[in-house]
Amino acid sequence: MATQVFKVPDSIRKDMRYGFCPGCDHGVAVRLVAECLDELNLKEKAITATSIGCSVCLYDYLEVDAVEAPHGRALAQATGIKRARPDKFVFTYQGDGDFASIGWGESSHAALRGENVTAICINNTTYGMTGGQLGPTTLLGQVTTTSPTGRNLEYYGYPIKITEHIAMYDGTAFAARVSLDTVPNINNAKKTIKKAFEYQMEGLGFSFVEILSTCPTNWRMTPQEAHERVRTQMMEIYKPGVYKDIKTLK
Ligand SMILES: Cc1ncc(C[n+]2csc(CCOP(=O)(O)OP(=O)(O)O)c2C)c(N)n1
Ligand code: SF4
Repeated sequence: MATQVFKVPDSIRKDMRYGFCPGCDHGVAVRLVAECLDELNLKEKAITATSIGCSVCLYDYLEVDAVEAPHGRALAQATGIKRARPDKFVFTYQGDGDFASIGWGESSHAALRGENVTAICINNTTYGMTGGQLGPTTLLGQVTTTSPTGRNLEYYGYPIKITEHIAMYDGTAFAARVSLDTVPNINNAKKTIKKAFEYQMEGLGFSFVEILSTCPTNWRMTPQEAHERVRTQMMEIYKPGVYKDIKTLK
């Protein structure tokens, strides 16, 4: 008898089709989140606060309760939801512009307060949905629609290393950066998301995963070129790894 080794996760809606561009890592990230929800049996108790940007589609793709937060406000909403319903599993799924630019106040203070929620941040070094403008994580020299000659240090300053910042805060229980450029890295990303979810389930405080991601459309690259860019340019500056783990702190 044949054994099923691969299936659409239960937490993914079967009546929707992904609208992400070909080669976009958002699709992989959503699948990993869904697999973790399935494996931890969280589908029925999860509530997600989705952001504005390409990540907003999450509420269409997952079979879980969802609230759409205004741009940057996902962690303010997640805070309210979790405080009102501590029995629920609450997570956000946000772009880097949403999380670290307009939403930086909400994001950093949720971590500082040690809110017992999980935040997933998709870092594609640009504002994807609105046409590829310069964002807080845009690399030095990177050409975007609003920096046609490349990100200039004198004018724009340095890009933000989100995970390093979040890891500094006392309220943060877990902070890690992962990449989706290879199969082993995808497997590691899933383990990391699962760990972040488990920390919330154990009531340990704020848990955070930054996912290095592609935006082939706005980078004007093929999916293969986009993953090569993740490897050779993004991972050089945004080094993957666990930056804080409250369980192993000395
Ligand atoms: C208050 C407000 N300001 C600006 C916008 C326009 N806006 C919509 S999506 C977006 C960029 C999102 O970029 P990012 O968070 O990096 O996510 P991505 O689309 O790359 O996944 C912006 C600026 C908005 N919807 N609301
Ligand atoms: S615009 Fe970029 S981030 Fe948005 S779906 Fe397309 S490739 Fe993905």
